[in-house]
Amino acid sequence: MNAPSSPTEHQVLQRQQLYQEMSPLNLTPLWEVLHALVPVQPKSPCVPAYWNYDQVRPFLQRAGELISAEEAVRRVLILENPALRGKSAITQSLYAGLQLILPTEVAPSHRHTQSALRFIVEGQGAYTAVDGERTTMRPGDFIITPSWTWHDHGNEVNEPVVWLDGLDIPMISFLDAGFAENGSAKSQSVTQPEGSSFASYGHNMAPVRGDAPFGQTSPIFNYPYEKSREALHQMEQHTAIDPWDGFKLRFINPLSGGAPMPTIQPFMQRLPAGFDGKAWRQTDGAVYSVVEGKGSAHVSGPEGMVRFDFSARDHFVVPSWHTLQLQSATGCVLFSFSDRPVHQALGIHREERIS
Ligand code: GTQ
Repeated sequence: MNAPSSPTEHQVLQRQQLYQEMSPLNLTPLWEVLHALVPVQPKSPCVPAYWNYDQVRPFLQRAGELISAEEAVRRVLILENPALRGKSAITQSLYAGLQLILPTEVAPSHRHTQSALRFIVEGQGAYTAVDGERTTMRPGDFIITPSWTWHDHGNEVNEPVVWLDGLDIPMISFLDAGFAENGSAKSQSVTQPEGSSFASYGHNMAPVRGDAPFGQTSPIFNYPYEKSREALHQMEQHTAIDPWDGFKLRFINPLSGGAPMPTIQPFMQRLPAGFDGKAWRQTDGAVYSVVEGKGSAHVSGPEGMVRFDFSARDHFVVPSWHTLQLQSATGCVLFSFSDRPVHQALGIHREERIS
């Protein structure tokens, strides 16, 4: 096919005039924007970014001195993608923040249509409550707050507790589907003994009668690190290592086998000492929280290559279709989450493993 000939100067001027005259009717010519609307491959406006916990922690501490959890409602420092400042987003679809709760504090009860995960980063003994059940937070635990469930957080121990919040806030905002309500009481009353959800759903079995208590969201409230760490250890003993991922597991909703939340898929992976991973990329942008150990991530995209040397409690984000390569000289454990369930629901998830 011959390439179309270039427009004459006269045609260009006439076209400009056409665009100007149709503009008051809110009309725009597709052919001027088509290439950007339907890109050859994803071109995320996000950039890779890294937050060193030792640099972040003093700001959490200062926030703790200047505002109470009650006044703030949620005392959180948002991890904003440097290319999306002001949007409260770490990727186009996901939100992440570090939440601090100090001894005796309560973050009051509310509910919203956004789904949340909590990944415990520092300290232990604070609780979060969902629909009448409390769970105690320990480092490395992955905890779910399902959409539209009442939740409050509290700290009745004598140390500060910090966790990573992962929410689908930008996605729900994009869909204009956000609703929220404040609870009438500061903390909800406890109606279930701690561990009830795990007792019923946490042993590869499920109650014979009764519906999924949280719809599409997993009925397991807290996936304790003790269990996920042991699962990774067992995997390392019994299976061959994956040259891209090391040993990587996805958390599941035991009732469906799918993601624990409709919009977010969390993962836990172990890179053994000496791991030098192969490069890969995927359409779902992912947020990482370093649980144990040290390592490095090489992330490359249109803006070039960056290298993050990470250790425990650091965070980083790998945007959509950016190449990631992980290494660890001494071994490490990484938690991560992405919007993969949405890509999969739409049938557009792509992954490329580069050898
Ligand atoms: O704990 O309910 O980081 O509603 C952002 C919004 C945490 C929460 C966040 C929230 C919460």
